[in-house]
Amino acid sequence: MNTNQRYEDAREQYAALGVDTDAALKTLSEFPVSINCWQADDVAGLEGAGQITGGGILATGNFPGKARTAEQIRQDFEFAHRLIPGTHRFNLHASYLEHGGSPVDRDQIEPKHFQGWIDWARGLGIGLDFNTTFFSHPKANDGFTLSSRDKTIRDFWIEHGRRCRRIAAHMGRELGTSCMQNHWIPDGWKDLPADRLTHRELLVESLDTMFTEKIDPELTRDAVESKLFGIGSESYVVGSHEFYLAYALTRGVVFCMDAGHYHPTESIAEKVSALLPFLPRLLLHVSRPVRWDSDHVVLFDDETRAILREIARADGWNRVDVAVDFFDGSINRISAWVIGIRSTMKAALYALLEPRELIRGAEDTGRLADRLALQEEAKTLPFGAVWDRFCAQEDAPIGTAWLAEVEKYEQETLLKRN
Ligand code: RNT
Ligand code: ZN
Repeated sequence: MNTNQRYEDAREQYAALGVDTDAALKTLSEFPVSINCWQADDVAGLEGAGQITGGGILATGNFPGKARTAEQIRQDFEFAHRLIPGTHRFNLHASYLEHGGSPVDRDQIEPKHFQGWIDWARGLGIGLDFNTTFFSHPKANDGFTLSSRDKTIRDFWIEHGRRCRRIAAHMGRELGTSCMQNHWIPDGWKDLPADRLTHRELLVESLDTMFTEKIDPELTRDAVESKLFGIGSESYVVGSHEFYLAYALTRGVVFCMDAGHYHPTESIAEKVSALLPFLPRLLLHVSRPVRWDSDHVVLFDDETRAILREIARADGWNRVDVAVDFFDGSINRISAWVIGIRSTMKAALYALLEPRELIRGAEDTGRLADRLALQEEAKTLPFGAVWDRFCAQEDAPIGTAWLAEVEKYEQETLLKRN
């Protein structure tokens, strides 16, 4: 049976349970994932360091052919993007500036250092998102940035944040789509602190100063990302869940939850509906925690499905922004991108195809066994046929067809680098 026949068959089966597969495919085609630039090069950035330092995160692996220049990152992304159905966004970090050979410190960066990215994004017809970079820098070496007890350190990073906000606004203006700017800082202690409060008070003060300039949300929005612990900050992280949630609620910024930043059995999926009544907007870093690492390649697994299901059930596609945050240098980095984003898209489609009305109807009428049965039934519906249809419709490879393309790219491009 070809893709069309399989789809027609699946459409009937879903329709019997009240699901409109055509409508689901349309919603999916308008759902952008913000794709992290840092999967291209193990979070190394373009400042010349060649690798990530500090920050409580760790990139491992030495698969050959890592991108080392902006051109190579762009080349790799363009290639990966063709293998991923849908139109997505590109998520840059401040450390990916193009300084043209004369290094520029983080408190000196300007929109012009990102013009190359902006022009490229315009050519591809995609939007850009942005991130302040508070790691891989001598002034972050003792583990504290915006919450440092040293005022000169804080001021340096506040200036970085201010400049990044202007850069993000510039990106939003140039590309005609609001740039989501995420702020994550690594600040914390490896071992038991004597004073948890002072750093948090300092962080509030620094953030308030950084956010003084009011910027049109149609150009850029600010998000703050929480974390439970990092590598080397196991005992205390200043920007915890409660800290940033309270900050976002009182300051009107976006709250960002990373799937890998909670206790091992704690799910961010459940938190979506708890926060939507209070926050106009949420940013999610879809990721996959494995033991102490929070950033393995995203899979079509229970947790990713649960996260996307909560967005679908809340019909929150315009209020919940989805970015992926993973980095793996031990496998082909382009395959890592493709697997991670295809999996996220699959989870979104799976969520859109849930027989929601029927399941809700069962709940409303107190038929609770039916509610359970329908949720179980949904799991064996011909999801794959609808997914393949989506890939075909979006001119992306179906099934495993993309593997051979990556292998060719690996031989012809990646292995020839260096
Ligand atoms: C770190 C945070 C953060 C980073 C990126 C590179 O734990 O998740 O989002 O992964 O900024
Ligand atoms: Zn993250």
